[in-house]
Amino acid sequence: MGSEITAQNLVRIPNYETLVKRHRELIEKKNEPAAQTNGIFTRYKNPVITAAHAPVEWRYDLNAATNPYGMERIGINAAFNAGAMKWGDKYVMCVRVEGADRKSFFAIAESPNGIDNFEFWEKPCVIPQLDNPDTNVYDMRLTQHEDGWIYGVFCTERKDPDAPAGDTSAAIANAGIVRTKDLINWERLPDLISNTGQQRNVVLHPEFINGRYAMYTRPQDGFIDVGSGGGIGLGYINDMANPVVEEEKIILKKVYHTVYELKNGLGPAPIKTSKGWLHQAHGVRNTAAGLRYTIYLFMTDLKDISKVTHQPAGYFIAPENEERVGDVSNVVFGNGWIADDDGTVYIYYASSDTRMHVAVSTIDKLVDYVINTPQDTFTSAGSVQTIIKQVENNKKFL
Ligand code: M1P
Repeated sequence: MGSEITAQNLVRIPNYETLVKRHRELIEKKNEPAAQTNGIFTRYKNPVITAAHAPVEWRYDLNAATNPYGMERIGINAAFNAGAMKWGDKYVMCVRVEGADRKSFFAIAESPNGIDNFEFWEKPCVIPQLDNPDTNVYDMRLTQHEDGWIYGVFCTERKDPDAPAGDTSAAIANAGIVRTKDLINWERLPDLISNTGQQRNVVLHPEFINGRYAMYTRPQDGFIDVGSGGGIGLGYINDMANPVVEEEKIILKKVYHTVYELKNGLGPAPIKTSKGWLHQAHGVRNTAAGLRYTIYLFMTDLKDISKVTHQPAGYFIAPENEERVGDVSNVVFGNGWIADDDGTVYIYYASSDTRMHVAVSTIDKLVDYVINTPQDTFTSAGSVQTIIKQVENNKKFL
């Protein structure tokens, strides 16, 4: 019988081979481009990471003596909001894995080609704890900094100590910071120290700016509502071992009646191009059916990273088809992308707080998109004029 391990006289759960076979079939499933839509990027058909990608050994006690029914002992609920980077010749994501117990943790998944065959490393990441332990951690942004470290900046969430008795939901969000050289051993640095009540979507810029670390922030008044603190901020840190951001300047505000009306937040660390720093962010608007999260792009000046030079109107990626449905529906969220040496850009995005997808483009296409897509006029009449201008320009080609 396949499930017997005679050498040690141990017996494996009877369904082990079936579980492993199904798991391998999922991981090794070839991914293919979906039909081309807008010429800017190509979505791939299958999600690249899902809860079902979690290794069998994470979820099952394989010992038939202690798990006679071969039951799943540790449920995994979702795998989403992943940071990403190239690691040697591999494409890796630092995935937010969420257990059935609602706790998120980080785990590295690796692919040989960036579009399929993503497989988790043997064990999840062990994030060292501070004196005030994290209750929940999520949404790590990876930055390969020119100081030689790989930094992971993530959201650390703890119960609000000032919450009224009986309020078991109030929480405080801040940016936790780790660094590593091997994606296995993580050194914990102090949490971000800023003048703002709470922080989420904090991202480290990959280069020194005037000898200092530059940190993109998203100050917020409350845990969910950004309130008056809305917008993508930028501040500077002298020493990552004492990460104090004294002043935050909002470089991209939330704006009435846009896709980032309610709040926004930076996605992954920006990509340096010859025309400027290419940024990805998420924007949130309210609807009768709840919040809608989309992804948009913008560009900042190479010399002055606080200066937004280009921002196409509207969203870059919005949830469609199956992407619309999940634990938090109508959401796409991106905090990882990889610019490969040949100019290909792998855009990893999560849908509905449930699973990860990839869309593929190139630096040239994304730069063209950001620079040459009409900017927002912020009014319906302006949108009409933008279309009329294009129609008029097109006449000579008809
Ligand atoms: O549920 C959607 C997203 O909500 C939060 O993002 P933000 O702070 O910008 O609203 C985060 O919890 C994020 O993880 C989540 O995907």
